[in-house]
Parts: sequence; C-alpha cells; structure tokens
Amino acid sequence: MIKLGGFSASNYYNKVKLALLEKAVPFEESLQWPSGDVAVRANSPLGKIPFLLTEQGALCESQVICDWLEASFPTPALMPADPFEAAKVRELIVFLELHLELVARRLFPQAFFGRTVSEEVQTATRKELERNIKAFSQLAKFSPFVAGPTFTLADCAAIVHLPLLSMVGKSIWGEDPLEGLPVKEYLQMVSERPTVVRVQADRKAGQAAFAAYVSGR
Ligand SMILES: N[C@@H](CCC(=O)N[C@@H](CS)C(=O)NCC(=O)O)C(=O)O
Repeated sequence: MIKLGGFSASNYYNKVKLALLEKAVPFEESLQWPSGDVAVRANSPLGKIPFLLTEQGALCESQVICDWLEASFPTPALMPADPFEAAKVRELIVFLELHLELVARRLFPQAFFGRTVSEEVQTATRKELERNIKAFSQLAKFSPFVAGPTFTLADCAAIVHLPLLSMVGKSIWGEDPLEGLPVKEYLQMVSERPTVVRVQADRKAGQAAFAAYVSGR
C-alpha cells in the first residue's frame, strides 16, 4: 500500500493527497513533521514534507510525486494528452509554486507563526507578488478550472496554494492580493468536490496537532 508522509496542514502534502484521491488510488497516511531526523531524511533528504513510499522506494517533491502518480495511474487523467496542453498545465504549476507560493512563503513567519518579517522584506515581497500575480492572471483560465475545461494537476496545486496567498495578504497588508481574480468563485466551485471536502475536513481535524508542533519547535 502506498504511504503518504506528512501532515494535513501542509499545502504541498494536500496537493499530493488531492491527486491520490482524485485518482482513487488506495493509500495510507503517515503523520510526519518536517525534520532533520534520519528517519525523515531517509525518505526526503531535505527533511521536507510530503514524501511518498512506493513499492519501489521513496519519492519526495510534490510535483515529482504527482508526475509519478499520473504515469502509474493514468485514469482518470489529471494531465491533458496533448503535449502542448500538458505543458500549459505544467506552466501554471510552476507559476503557482515558484512565482507565487515560494514568494509569499517569505512572509509565513509573520502571517502564521507569530514572528516578525522586516519592513524591507515585506515591501520587496509585495512588489514581487503583485508583478507575479499579474503574470499568473495572464495564464490562468478559471473556465471553470484553472487550466481550462477539465480538472488537472494545476487544480491540485491552485486549490492548496491560492488560499495561502490571500491569507498572507490579509494578515500583513489587510488586503487580498488575489482580489482582482475570480479565485473566490473558483474555490467555492471546487470545494464541492468530495476530494476537496475530505482534504479540508482533514486539515481542520489536524489543526490542533499542527499548533502543538509549531509551539514546540
Ligand atoms: N518543493 C517542495 C516543497 C515542500 C515544502 O516546502 N514543504 C513544507 C511543508 S508545507 C516543509 O516541509 N517545510 C519544512 C522545511 O522547508 O524545512 C514540494 O513540492 O514538495
């Protein structure tokens, strides 16, 4: 049985979990916190979450895991068969993760963990996020899914990452940086999928354990 290592408050963990659920692949969850411990590093050398334990061994990096899932369990497809359309889905994932989530992540210590990020970093991050959101809006379709008419791996990423950008913006600047995009309507629409309902419910159920982990760090 495939085992997913990580915790239910993690956006990257939930991205992979959504892909597993959408594909109806049987899996077990194994609660793991990011850690330099040998046990976690054996499966994820940087100690990051998530990782996946397969019959052939461990995989880390959420996109690598999702690509392996797509190749190993092709139906239902979460990537278009057409190479160009598939590249457009990957393009969106890169924007969501490299140009949006990773940039906003610089502000997570202040937005979520009670620490302070310097004014300088806040200002630079805001500028970069504004520029990158504008670029993302040029690519994202929201018609109705983020890459177009079908649910893809880009949705698995958008569903878990976009809410964090809104939370960071509201917490630090008192406004949602995604306000100009139809993100609320999109999230409302996808939140009716049973897979998303399950991930959100598990995230809520895991909040107390996550808070205890954060306070003990
Ligand atoms: N590029 C990685 C990012 C994973 C990631 O940043 N996970 C967070 C939890 S949401 C983590 O493990 N953070 C701890 C750390 O960076 O040391 C992926 O796609 O899996």
